[in-house]
Amino acid sequence: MTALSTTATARYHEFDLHSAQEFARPFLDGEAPLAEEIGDGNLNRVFRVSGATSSVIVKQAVPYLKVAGTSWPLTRHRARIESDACAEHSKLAPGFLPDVLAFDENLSAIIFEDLRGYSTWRELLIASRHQPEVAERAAGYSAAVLLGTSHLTLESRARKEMRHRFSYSELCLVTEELVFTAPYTDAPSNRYDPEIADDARALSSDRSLRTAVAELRFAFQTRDEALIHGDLHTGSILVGPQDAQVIDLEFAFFGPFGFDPGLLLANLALARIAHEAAGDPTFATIIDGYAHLFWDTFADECRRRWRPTEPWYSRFLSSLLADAARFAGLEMIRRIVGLAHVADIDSLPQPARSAAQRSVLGGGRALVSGSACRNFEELWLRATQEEAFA
Ligand code: SR1
Ligand code: MG
Repeated sequence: MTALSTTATARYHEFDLHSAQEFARPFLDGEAPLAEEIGDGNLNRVFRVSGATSSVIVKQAVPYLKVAGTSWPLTRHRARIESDACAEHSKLAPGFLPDVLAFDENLSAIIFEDLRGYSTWRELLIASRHQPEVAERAAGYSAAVLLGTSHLTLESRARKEMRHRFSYSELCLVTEELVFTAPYTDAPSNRYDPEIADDARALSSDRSLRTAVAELRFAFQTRDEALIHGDLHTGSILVGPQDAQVIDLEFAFFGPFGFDPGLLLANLALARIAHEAAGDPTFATIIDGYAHLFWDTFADECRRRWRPTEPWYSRFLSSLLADAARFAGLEMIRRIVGLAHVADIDSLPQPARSAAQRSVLGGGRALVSGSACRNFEELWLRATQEEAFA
């Protein structure tokens, strides 16, 4: 990776097409690169800049939460976190993340290799398009980075140094607010359909649910077990003809083991419920298979990386599963009543949409405030509310 030189002219400015082109020019051939803005993300501006024979992606952090507008200011520190986390995770899971070609601290901008022709896993799931080995790739990545940045495999001095470098993430505060707080209060950022208003409001009056959520928020804030991705949903996985790649590491921080697998499983459950509600049980069953493959591969990979000097693997996995189930429940709930929804559900026509939303809320609540899940079948059955899939 090249650290672009920062000159007086490279003071921060929000890119337009022209400045994105100029920024990427050293990485492209030909006279006049062409830029197009391709990002529809919640946080950053993303451009594809094409030269004569190749193209790159330019991702720039803006000083506010893009989806909320300038009324929600943010630092641009997340670009540094994303660049550093990509470097660390690429060492542990080589070939699972796009190459970072350059990072400019002043401009809060990263140049990535362009995965042209790839689609997000979420897009493929919505379109009922099966692509083999995505679940296994996601699981392999997750297990590699969780164990690889934990005290379970990383030597103490190196881990402390890494921990120090990732000492503060402002996006953790965004997650604390959007995932762990807003859905359970009458927060102005919440968004939900009028048809499910009673179900949404019921969340804040359920004392035992709120108690469980508060405990999980504390776990998220305090358990620095591994350098996690922090936002591992199906939109953070790009799928191509030959492989799948993990993107969007700006939420990375030292957090609990169960958070990443929980988020991924929650998003598969959202996709599964959407297909069931839309009357497509065949693809719903295919998603059941992905979820099982994800968990089985994840458990196998953790086992393979486990050190024989640590005689407590079964306890580790049981506790990770129980945590993942609860974090999954939170993710499901917030995708229905919080600020950031998912297209799997929002693209459904009525009445399937409300039916799916209620089912997701039911699954989420069962995961968050039910007893600890003891095995994967229990987790998936609760998440998807599918008695038949026991
Ligand atoms: C305001 S940011 C909303 C969501 O988008 C990101 O992908 C995270 O999931 C975040 O919670
Ligand atoms: Mg994202």
